[in-house]
Amino acid sequence: MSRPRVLSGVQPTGALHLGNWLGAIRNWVDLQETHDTFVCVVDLHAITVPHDPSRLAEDTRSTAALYLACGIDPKRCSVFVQSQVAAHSELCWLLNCVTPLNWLERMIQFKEKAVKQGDNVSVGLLDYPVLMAADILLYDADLVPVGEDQKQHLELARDIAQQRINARFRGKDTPVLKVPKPLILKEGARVMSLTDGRSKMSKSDPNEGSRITLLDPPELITKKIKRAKTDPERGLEFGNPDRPETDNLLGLYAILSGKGRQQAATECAEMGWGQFKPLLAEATVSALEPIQARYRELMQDPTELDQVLRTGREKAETVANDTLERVRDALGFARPA
Ligand code: AQP
Repeated sequence: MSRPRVLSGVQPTGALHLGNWLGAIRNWVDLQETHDTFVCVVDLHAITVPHDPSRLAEDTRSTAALYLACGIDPKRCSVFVQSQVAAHSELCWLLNCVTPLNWLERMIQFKEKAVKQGDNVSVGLLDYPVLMAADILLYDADLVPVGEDQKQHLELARDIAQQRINARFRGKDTPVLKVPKPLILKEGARVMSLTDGRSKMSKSDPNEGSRITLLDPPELITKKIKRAKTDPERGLEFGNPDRPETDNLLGLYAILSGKGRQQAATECAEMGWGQFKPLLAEATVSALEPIQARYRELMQDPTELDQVLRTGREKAETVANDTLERVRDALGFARPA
């Protein structure tokens, strides 16, 4: 029996951080063992907010290199760049024409990001979830790993596939599109900002001290952890709603030290911050060291990354073009002569 297919991606909107690794990429590395995995760098999504054209290509390659450095194995997983598979943009247009505007206007992420953009909100930002639906549906994905923040977008992709395509149009092999299911991720994957335990660690936070990027050198990691927000209490614990920073830092220590939550909680139950922070810094530096070493190797010699992205694109194109043709046929387009 064929393995269930999974599709996921990260935007090249800046340096990847611990949240992107622990909340997303680490799970893909596990999934590639048991699933047919496609992972892409979603550069078309990255331009839905103002972006710097002089950085886009470099950030795209750097993101792909980090996937590999974190353990994505191109022999088992197709790695590609979204904008290099033209079917993403084309299916997005076809889906746009059947998606009601008010479905998009009620998306929480749109409302949150739109506030930050003021008068400058692009149509692309509103359309972000339809492009995401195209990404998923093109690959006949069975499962999509989603965190809390992306659940609503996956629901939209399911509604578009089911109600707006499959219910209205007949394919040769009905239904036209596969309706994907969410893959709920394991606990402890949400990493919070170092400067505010109630907001998530994010690439676009203007305060660089709020996140540890996967490429931060050891001294910078130590400095950021030293400055991380804490509280006046002694002893670390999980699950106290009045101590979100403690919960986050202890959670990071549990994962990065490899000790797990129970052992970490016991070890740090009586600890002061002066003792804990160097421990967390050391665990973080050690966990990132092999990733950074592999990343440097990949960036020094571009041949390997080029080859991985070429092979990934070819495999992605084969699957995506097939789905696109099914949708074009179902919608009644003339076939090229
Ligand atoms: N703090 C986080 N904790 C756990 N998972 C996270 N992810 C992001 N931040 C955290 C997961 O990373 C994947 C890809 O994210 P993305 O780049 O597509 O967009 P995002 O979720 O909006 O990530 P950022 O860092 O906050 O980027 P910006 O600032 O550019 O919007 C997703 O699977 C996400 O859950």
